[in-house]
Amino acid sequence: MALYLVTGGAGFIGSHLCDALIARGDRVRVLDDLSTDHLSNLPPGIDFLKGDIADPEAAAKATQDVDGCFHLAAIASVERGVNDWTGTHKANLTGAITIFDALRRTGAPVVYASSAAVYGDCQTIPIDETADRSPLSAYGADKLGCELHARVASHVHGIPAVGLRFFNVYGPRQDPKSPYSGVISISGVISIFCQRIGDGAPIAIFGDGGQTRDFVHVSDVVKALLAAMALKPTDAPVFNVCTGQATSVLDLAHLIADLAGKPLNHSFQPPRAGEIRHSLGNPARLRATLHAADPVQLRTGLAGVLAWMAASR
Ligand code: NAD
Ligand code: UD2
Repeated sequence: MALYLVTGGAGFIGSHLCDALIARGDRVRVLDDLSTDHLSNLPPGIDFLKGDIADPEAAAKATQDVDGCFHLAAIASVERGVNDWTGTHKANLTGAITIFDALRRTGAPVVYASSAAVYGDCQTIPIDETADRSPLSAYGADKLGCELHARVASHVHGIPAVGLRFFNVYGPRQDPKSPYSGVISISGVISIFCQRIGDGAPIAIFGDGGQTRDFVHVSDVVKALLAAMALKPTDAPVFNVCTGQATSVLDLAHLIADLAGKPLNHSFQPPRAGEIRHSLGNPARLRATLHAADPVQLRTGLAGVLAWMAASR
């Protein structure tokens, strides 16, 4: 039975990964500061450590005796990086380096979360992993920093490292709370739209709604994470985790309204700062090496999110 550390394990993606690791019989330790307040996401049987990934003592304790580390903890928000540049940097880059540094004592491999945000507003779509990386946000810049430091971890310190550039991940448990709800809340557009449209409430579309995203279901992300851990490479590779399907924000809103059987009540608001126009990944490298199966179709995945929200109301 292997022991895996999942940083950010109480979060949206991390909790689904913990479920999958427990289900296949592995032991799981989670390091999370609970800044997004989701301890209830965790399945029973986890060794839970409350702490900050940027704290070397917490990182040393959490990495002790592990066979591998999934590093997912971060302040996963482009907007938060705009408003709290240095605070998000501490979690998103200093935190990652602190975890990599702690892993030097163990030699255990790391699979870490990068993001499509490293590409910035890429002119060639679909984007493959060799495209220019020109982040437009502090969040994307810190994720690019993680990739550079993962190369150092691999080449200088011999830590096998794989980076996964998640595109827009969605699924059950993604928090639809507003940023004004008290705790830090990281919401993706799908969770916000599903909740508000399901409640019959109006939605805001930032910009003209013609911006496109590659929405990938969390179950496909978990498959990629598990496969990446098995690689143990020496050259710190990175992979897009995406579907290769583009959906505009406006089409997404209509699709959700249609699936929910509700009228669409929307207004157009000014575009967000640091907004990317088109984000579409090329999944060829992912399919060739990590996860060949067809991804969950957006319609099917959205129906699952709506059903989960209805059950949690
Ligand atoms: P999430 O906010 O649900 O989970 C992140 C977890 O990290 C939370 O439980 C939070 O409490 C914890 N955390 C934050 N700062 C911490 C710190 N300093 N110390 C310890 N724990 C801390 O986010 P998610 O959507 O599950 O994202 C997981 C990872 O995937 C992140 O690295 C994120 O940047 C990346 N990512 C997510 C998406 C997406 O669409 N959700 C896309 C690209 C990349
Ligand atoms: C970025 C990253 C993604 C991930 C995520 C973490 C890119 C392309 N993607 O996602 O990989 O790291 O950050 O948070 O960099 N929108 C509305 N109305 C709303 C909410 C959102 O119109 O109420 C729009 C928003 O302007 C954007 C799209 O929906 O165009 C998706 O927004 P998001 O916050 O879900 O994610 P995004 O693309 O910033």
